[in-house]
Amino acid sequence: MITIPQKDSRIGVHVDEFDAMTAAAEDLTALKQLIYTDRIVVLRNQRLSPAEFVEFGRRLGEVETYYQPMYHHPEHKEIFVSSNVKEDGAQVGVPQTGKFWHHDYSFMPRPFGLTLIYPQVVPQRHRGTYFIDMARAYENLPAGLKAEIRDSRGLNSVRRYFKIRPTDVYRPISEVLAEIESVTPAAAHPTVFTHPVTGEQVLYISEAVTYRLEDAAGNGLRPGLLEELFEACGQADTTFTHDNIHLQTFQKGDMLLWDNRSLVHRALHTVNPEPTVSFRVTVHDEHNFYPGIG
Ligand code: 7UC
Ligand code: FE
Repeated sequence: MITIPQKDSRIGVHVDEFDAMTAAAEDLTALKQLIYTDRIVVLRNQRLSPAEFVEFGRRLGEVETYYQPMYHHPEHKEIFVSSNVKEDGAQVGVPQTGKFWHHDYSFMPRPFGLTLIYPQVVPQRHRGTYFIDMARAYENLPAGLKAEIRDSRGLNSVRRYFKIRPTDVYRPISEVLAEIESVTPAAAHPTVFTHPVTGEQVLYISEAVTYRLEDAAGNGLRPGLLEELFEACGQADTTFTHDNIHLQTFQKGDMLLWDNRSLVHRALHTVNPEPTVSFRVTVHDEHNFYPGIG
């Protein structure tokens, strides 16, 4: 495993000569450590079949299958497919996913620590994913804001970006909304938690799903506070020039692995999208997502 830091970038490392299929247990441990400390690891020159990609995920921990079948790879349900390329005229997976700041699965009661993305069809021009390190964002918050969110929790719901499914056509919208609330009721998570590996304090909010902050007794925190936090950390910046925002690019053969505890991410999509396909496998590592989670 050869580690090459990325130039002019606080987060993200490239790794060469990592064979995902034959890596020894200590290599996998070292790889995970690198994900926690450097946030994003790009494994270069990978050639894995879909089955091998899933197998690699299993070697890193407990693979989580996305709760909605419309995202599943037709042969491997553990793979979440983001694609705008039809296969034999049929849609596979879901197009235009993740076009908003989010963590994966923060609207669920037990999110996972690791996200693996393996791009299959790579756009020529606009390529990459935006990231914000929310541990660094927390560290740089004004003391006043830190004090206001101490011992609070955030409520997180998928309802805002839930995608209408082909099977939802002709269903009353109220019925679809009621189903979202019953299948994925809002998940409460601490607004700030301690990263179980690095020990850092992480601000755990995202523009896509966090809609309310409340104190331990369930009283809402002051109006405008959540918006101020999004502003401070960079998630409200529509120009993507905020100092916290990192654009991670990749090329064919790269596999991206990132820390889904400390990072929020957002897909770079354009108005006239180029053909793009990527496979995703998500993994619970051996640590609780945050201390004390059920
Ligand atoms: O279609 C999408 O962008 C999926 C998103 C609502 N959830 C991804 C996740 O794992 O949280
Ligand atoms: Fe995502």
